[in-house]
Amino acid sequence: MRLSAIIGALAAATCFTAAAVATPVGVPTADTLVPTNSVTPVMDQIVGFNNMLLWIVGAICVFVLALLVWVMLRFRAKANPEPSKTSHNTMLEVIWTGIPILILVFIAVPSFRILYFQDVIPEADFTIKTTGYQWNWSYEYPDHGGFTFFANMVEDADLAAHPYSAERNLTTDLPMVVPAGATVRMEVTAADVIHNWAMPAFGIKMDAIPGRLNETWFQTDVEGIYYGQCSELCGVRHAFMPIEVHVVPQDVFDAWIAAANDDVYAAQDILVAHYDSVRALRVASAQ
Ligand SMILES: [Cu+2]
Repeated sequence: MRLSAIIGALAAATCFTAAAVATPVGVPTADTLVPTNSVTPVMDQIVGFNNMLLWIVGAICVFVLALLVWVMLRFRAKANPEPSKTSHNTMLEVIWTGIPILILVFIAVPSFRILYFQDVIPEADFTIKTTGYQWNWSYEYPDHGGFTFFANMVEDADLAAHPYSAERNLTTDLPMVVPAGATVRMEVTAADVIHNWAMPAFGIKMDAIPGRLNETWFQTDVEGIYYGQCSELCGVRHAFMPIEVHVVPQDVFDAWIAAANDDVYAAQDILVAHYDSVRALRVASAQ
């Protein structure tokens, strides 16, 4: 089996079990070749592109190393007491200019394809608008009653008491919630300085700029809790304005929306109940 296939299978297996128990799947992990678990078509393409580049870069490194070794042995002073006076070889120069150009064109084609795939928003089911502040994110649901709330990082002292998530410097008091399967259009902006709404598992890293409305999109079928961070140096608490997104079943999302329109803090109970039931299911299936 090819290495990338093994890595892909491992990643898929991790994704599946993680989603099945509704534990975080979007947490950075150590010792992997791929950047993160991928759960959207965009990130799938980015990971595939990354893997393809690894093979190309690897082949170039091996080729250059082999050339160096060959030159060191073939043209060493001991074997060549009379140095060659050779200079310029038109064919060779055309080749070592032409082949790198062809390699770059070969890389550029899928690269631009991914850029446009990210850039062109497909028919979206609904829109969420996020605004970056020093130092938290606000989320607005204009297609679901227009309620808005702020997501603040949960401090270390309060982590243990948080009902479903305890990822240091990543857990927020209120999460952004979306239903599995929906195509979501994200509007991204900022109110004070430049921030960046980054969600690695979704393949999103979008600048949040005051006075400008950027947009991006994602679509995922994999339920779970995903984490990201502000990725633009925005001030002293830049590292402490994380992003937490919950992908839940449609009925849980509908219940959360109904509750959040009244009181977004009370809507947390919907999520807690959902994760309790998932945990109970897991325990029952383990017995
Ligand atoms: Cu920021």
